[in-house]
This record gives sequence, structure tokens and C-alpha cells, in this order.
Amino acid sequence: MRKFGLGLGLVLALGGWLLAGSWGCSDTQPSGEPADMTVQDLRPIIRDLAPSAVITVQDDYYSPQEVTIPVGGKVRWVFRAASQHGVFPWDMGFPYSPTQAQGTFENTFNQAGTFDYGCAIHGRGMPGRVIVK
Ligand SMILES: [Cu+2]
Repeated sequence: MRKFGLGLGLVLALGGWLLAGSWGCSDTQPSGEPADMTVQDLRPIIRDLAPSAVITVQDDYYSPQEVTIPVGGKVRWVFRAASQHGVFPWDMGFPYSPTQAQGTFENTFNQAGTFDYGCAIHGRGMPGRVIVK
């Protein structure tokens, strides 16, 4: 009985310590930092996470073939093909993708313009265009 009492006491003490610890944590966080963020602050973060356009790379075309995005927007190409393809900008206006059948490739467009691209293997017979404005 005495042993049980000691064990219970330890459990209660440990529980109290854990409780105090967890309450203590919230006190030590920088005061109100997340609450001070506005929707305007979050917008570029959300924009960086979510692409402005998603293009599927298939045999042998991009779908959609043309997208229009805002300056600072991101395009994600999702490769869902049996054979290998690429995303190759003719004027080298953005980095080119690896040649692949499956996988993804992303690019953020920070300047306005029209970016024509094609497939590194199938050339201009597989046209694509990103309009940034
Ligand atoms: Cu191709």
C-alpha cells in the first residue's frame, strides 16, 4: 500500500511537471508573432507553395498547350507519359527540365513575357507556351 502510494505520488508529480512544462512553452513563444501576420504577408508564401498553372506532359503534347500566369507565378509540369519528354525553352528564358517520362518540373516566372518551349526530343512538333503578365 505504501509502495502504491509512492508510485501514485510520482505519477502525479510527473504529470504536474509535464503540465507545467507545456504551459511554460506557450509563455516562452514570441508574443503574438503569428497573429501579427496579415493576409498580405501570407500571399507570397501561398503563391510559392501553390503553382499558378499545372501542365501535364503526355505522349506527345502538353496539356494545356498554353497557360497565362501572373508575374511571380509558378508553373508545374507533371510528366505522365510512356516515353521521355522535356520542357525546353527555345530562347533559354528559363531553365530546361530533365528529360523524363514521369516526375515533375517547376519554374517560377519573375518577369513578364511570352515563353515558347518545346520538347528536347520531339522539338517544335510538341509546342508549349507560358504567357506571364
Ligand atoms: Cu517529347
